[in-house]
Amino acid sequence: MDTAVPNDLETFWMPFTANRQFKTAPRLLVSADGMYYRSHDGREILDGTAGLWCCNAGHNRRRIVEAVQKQIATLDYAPAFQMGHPAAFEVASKVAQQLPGDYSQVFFCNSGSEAVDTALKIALAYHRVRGEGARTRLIGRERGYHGVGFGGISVGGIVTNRKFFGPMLAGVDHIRHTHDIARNAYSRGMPEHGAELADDLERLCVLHDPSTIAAVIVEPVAGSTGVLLPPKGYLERLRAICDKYGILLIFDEVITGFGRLGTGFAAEKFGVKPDMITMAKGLTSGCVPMGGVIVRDGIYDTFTNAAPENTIEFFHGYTYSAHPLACAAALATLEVYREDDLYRRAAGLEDYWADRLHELKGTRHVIDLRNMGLIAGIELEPRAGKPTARAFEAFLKCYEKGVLIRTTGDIIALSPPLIIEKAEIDRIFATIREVLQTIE
Ligand code: PXG
Ligand code: PLP
Repeated sequence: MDTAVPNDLETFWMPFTANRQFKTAPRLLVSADGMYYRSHDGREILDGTAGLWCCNAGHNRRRIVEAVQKQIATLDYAPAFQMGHPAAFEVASKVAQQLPGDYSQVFFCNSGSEAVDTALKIALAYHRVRGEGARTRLIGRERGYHGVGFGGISVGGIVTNRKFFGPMLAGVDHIRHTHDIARNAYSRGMPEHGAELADDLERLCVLHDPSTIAAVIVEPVAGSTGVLLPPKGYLERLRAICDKYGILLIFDEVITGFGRLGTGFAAEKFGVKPDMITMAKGLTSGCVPMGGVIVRDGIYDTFTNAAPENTIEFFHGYTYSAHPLACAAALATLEVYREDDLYRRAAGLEDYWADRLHELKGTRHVIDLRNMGLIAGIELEPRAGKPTARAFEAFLKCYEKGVLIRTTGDIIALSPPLIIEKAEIDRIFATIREVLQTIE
């Protein structure tokens, strides 16, 4: 059944959207279930992106819906400062249990951007509390995406942010990114070449003196800048350099958390232990905004041991930190992940997913294919003089054919809900192939 398009499309300034294009031909989603959205023009749309990399349990899961309904009818809101409610503590424990030991506290916020700002602030304050207040520098990576707060865009490595939003945080520097099609094209899983790029951190340690560096933040697998995979040995090397100089290592797992790579977190998949992990998205399967930072043993104690009694140990928090609805959603989501064994399910589908993806080799416009867990990147040759145009057209055409994909620059990024069936995987790649063959 068709649903009317609102008369006024102009007043809502849409985020990260080509507003003018959208408003000439709106794409409205009106309901969702499992692997599918329903569009305002009455079509079923196969969700190849889990919304925006977040609906890992699939859409409108009964158990999660009912938990949130029950929560709002019981406790709508509870102050987050100097007060608490039971579910907040339960979510923290359950999240910490998702990791193999060593992680003992969780700080909550409402999004990945806030999680990143929180982690950066914990890093700075941690060193200060330990008497190493000179460690004020933050190191990110070229092509890193860490959300849209000033902290996140500062450590992020996105040129458009640097162009539009001024000098941002002072004292930030960046290591090189690891994307190297010349050496690593068509990698299945981790690329062979590039572990030595981690040594770029040594360069910055020489340049700035390591005693001025508080933390390094990277995405273990970069999602939104085009599915950039860590070369074999790279993350281990970053960890070793951070250890050598007393620098905190932060993994931004906003995308890689909660089963996306076939494990709870990428830290487990790669066997590398960061000092902090940022999360959001899959924590509630996208249904209520929630984010957080998981910290390694010792960080919280450093704060609590240093502060005088009855005083606030860490001067930070959000009105909606550990919001009751978010906590209810998170608890139910974690139950669904466990009961449906969704992380293992994702791991079990990884080979099938990779096989279907790599069958696209040789398809018109395709210059690279890469994958890990239930993530795939399809890099297209940009149209001469019109970067992003080809991928955007592919996105529009796929949507017409009932498949939701996501594009970033000229890269198609796929990240379906972890409940996807093989036939649906086939359909996503068949649709993309067909579309690439028809567009210029
Ligand atoms: N860190 C990482 C690694 C992310 O991927 C954020 C932080 C920010 O999270 P919030 O919740 O503030 O958006 C992200 C978010 C895309 C896409 O299509 C990616 C994100 C968000 C929206 C779209 O690539 N990543
Ligand atoms: N701006 C004003 C004027 C506020 O009073 C507050 C919170 O009390 C904020 C911003 C921060 O809002 P939030 O805690 O939702 O991030």
